[in-house]
Amino acid sequence: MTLNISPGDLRRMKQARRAAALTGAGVSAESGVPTFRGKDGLWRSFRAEDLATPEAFARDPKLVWEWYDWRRSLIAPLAPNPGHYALAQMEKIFPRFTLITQNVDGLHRAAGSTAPVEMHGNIWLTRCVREGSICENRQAPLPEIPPRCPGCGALLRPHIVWFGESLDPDVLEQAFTAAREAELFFVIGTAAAVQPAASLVGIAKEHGAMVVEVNVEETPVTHLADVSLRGPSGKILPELVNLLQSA
Ligand code: BV8
Repeated sequence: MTLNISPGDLRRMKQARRAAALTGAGVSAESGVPTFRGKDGLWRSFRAEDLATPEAFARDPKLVWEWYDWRRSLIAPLAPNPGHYALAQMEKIFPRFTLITQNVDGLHRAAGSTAPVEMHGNIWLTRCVREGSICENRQAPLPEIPPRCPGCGALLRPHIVWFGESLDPDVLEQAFTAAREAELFFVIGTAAAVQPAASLVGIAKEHGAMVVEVNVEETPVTHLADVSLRGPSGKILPELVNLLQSA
C-alpha cells in the first residue's frame, strides 16, 4: 500500500515535536475485537441502555456482568495487530507522544505503549461499588457472576465509563492537555460519535494541530482532517511509521 501523502504534509508531520493520537474500536478490529457501530458492531445486537449505563447495572448487575464476561472471554485470547505496534513505536519517533484511547481491551498496553490514556476505562479492571477500590482481574470466564469484593463483599463493577457517567477528571485533563498541545493529532479507527472523546479532534485543530485521520470510512470529523488516509489501520500505520522514520 502506498500512502497518499504529499511531500509537504510528510515534512510537517516529521517536524512535529508534540504528537498525540486518539484511537477507537477500529484499531482493534483487525485483532478480532468487535466494533460498536457499523455492520457487525455490538450495538447492532445489544442495546447500550440495557448494558452500558449505571441504571442497567442497578437494575440487573448479573445481566450486565454476563455481557462483560462474554466480551472478556472473547478478547482474552486476542493479540495486538500491526496497527497497535506502530502506535507503540510512535513513542520513539516523536519527542512527546500521548496515546489516547477509547478502547477498553488493553491491547495498546500489550503492544508496548507505555502510558495509554484510557478514556473509557479498562475491561480487565474491576471496581468495588462500596469502597471504590480498583483491582486487576484477568479471569475469563469469571467463576462467579456478579463478582463480589473479596474485602467487603459488596458488588464489583467493570472499571468502565458507562453512558451518562462522568469521565475520570485526571484522565480527561491528560487527554485535553495532549490535544491542546499537539502539533500533530492522529484520529484513528473511531466513528467520533461519543462525547467528550470526539471533541478532542476539534480542540487539537483549534489549537493549531495538523490533523491526520486513519479510517476505512468517512466520519463526522473527516472535514477537520488535513490528511485523510482511507484504509485499515493495521496496514496504514506501519507504512506511516516507515515513512516517518525515513530520512
Ligand atoms: C459524559 C462503554 C458527562 C461500554 C462507552 C454531547 C452531545 C450528545 C451526547 C452527549 C454529549 N455529551 C455527552 C453525551 C452523552 C454520551 C454520548 O456521547 N452519547 C453519544 C453516543 C450521542 N456521552 C457520555 O455519556 C459520556 N459521559 O459525557 O459525562 C455527562 C454526564 C451525565 C449527563 C451528561 C453528560 C460517557 C461516554 C461513555 C463511553 N463508553 N462504552 C464498553 O465499552 O463496555 S462508548 C463506546 O463507544 C466504546 O467505549 C467505544 O470506545 C466508544 C467509541 O466508539 P468507537 O471507538 O468510535 O467505535 P465505533 O464502533 O463506533 O467505530 C469504529 C470505527 O472504526 C468506524 O469509524 C469504522 O469505520 C472504523 N474502522 C473499522 N475497522 C477499521 C476502522 N478504521 C481503521 N481500520 C480498521 N480496520
